[in-house]
Amino acid sequence: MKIIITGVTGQDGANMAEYLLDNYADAEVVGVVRRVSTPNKTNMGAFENHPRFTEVSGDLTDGSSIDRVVRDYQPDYFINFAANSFVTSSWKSPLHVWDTNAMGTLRCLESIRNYKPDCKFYSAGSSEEMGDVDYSPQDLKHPIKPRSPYGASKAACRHIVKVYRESYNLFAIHGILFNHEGVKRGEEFVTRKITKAVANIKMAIDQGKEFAPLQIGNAEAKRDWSDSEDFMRAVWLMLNQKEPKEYILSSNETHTVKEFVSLAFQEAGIAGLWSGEGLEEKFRIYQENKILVEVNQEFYRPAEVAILHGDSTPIREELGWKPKFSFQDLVKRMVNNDLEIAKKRAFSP
Ligand code: F7E
Repeated sequence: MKIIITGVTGQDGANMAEYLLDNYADAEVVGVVRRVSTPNKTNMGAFENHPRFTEVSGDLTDGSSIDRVVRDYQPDYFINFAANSFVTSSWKSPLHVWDTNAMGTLRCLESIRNYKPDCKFYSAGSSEEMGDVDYSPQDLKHPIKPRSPYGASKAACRHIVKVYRESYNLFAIHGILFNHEGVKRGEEFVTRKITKAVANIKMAIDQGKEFAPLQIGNAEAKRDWSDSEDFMRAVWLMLNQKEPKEYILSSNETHTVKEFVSLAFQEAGIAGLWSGEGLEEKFRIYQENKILVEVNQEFYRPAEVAILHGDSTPIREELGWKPKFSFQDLVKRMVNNDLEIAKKRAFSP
């Protein structure tokens, strides 16, 4: 069973590689890594040297490299987790985002169609495709109304995957993933940004040191957050159905960024209180005037998705998927992981 995973240095790619290598003795994972001068392979630590893992060089913006990988390895599965996935940066480099996400997906489909048409293909869809939502919770019937170049690029993937599935009879699916996080999450995303800051502030308080408040953008935004590890099991279930059916993956709960902040500090043993409104909103240590978090215009987006709240009932009922981690578990795992990292750093010589 040969599985190509693009984006294997990222959160989802690494979690998927780990899941497959740990649970399937016949899984041979080929991880596609983009050549950059200083590659960040931190997330690959657990499997980089695994005997059933092979690292190959490839880039979604270079179709010839994807052709080569598919031709040479003849995969049974191709899981495309490579993407420019940070929504904010999609306004700063929209062409690069479009080329990587939308054109990149088309390049993968072309390579599969030409060199291994019986390979099952997974495209990582996003709740950002829903954009300024019409109703909650969102299901697969929800209209596509993206609010960012990133969301539009993922919507394009959804269309082209459907076209290739229907035109060439490929097993190609575009699952819609709501927000999913974890200890491998990049530090630019709000969850990791918060848990890392909480850990650093906790260390500073414990050592009697001063600290700078965490600066965030729209604290009222609502997101449906899950654990990436739970989603990888679901992606694999989706890929192993008889027919190529698409599903939504979500926790079916929605929480504000403010709730994430409060819970993360609480997990680190710091009780806080929100006060003020809009840009004046602040999170202070309870009964003290010490500011932990401030709202800063710099982190607002040109257009925001106010609320995401998914309905993943169909995959739960039809494929028996059930997440292991709750929202509270997710926050706890992320905070504790960042506290460990902060402690190691503080006590290393
Ligand atoms: O923002 C708000 C921000 O950057 C979440 C990606 O995996 O999920 C992710 O996209 C919310 C937004 O994730 C800050 O405005 C407030 O409302 O963590 P995020 P995202 O944009 O939801 C979807 C499903 C994907 O597909 C994407 O690839 O938090 N927010 N203050 C902030 N966000 C950031 N990053 N930083 C802040 O300081």
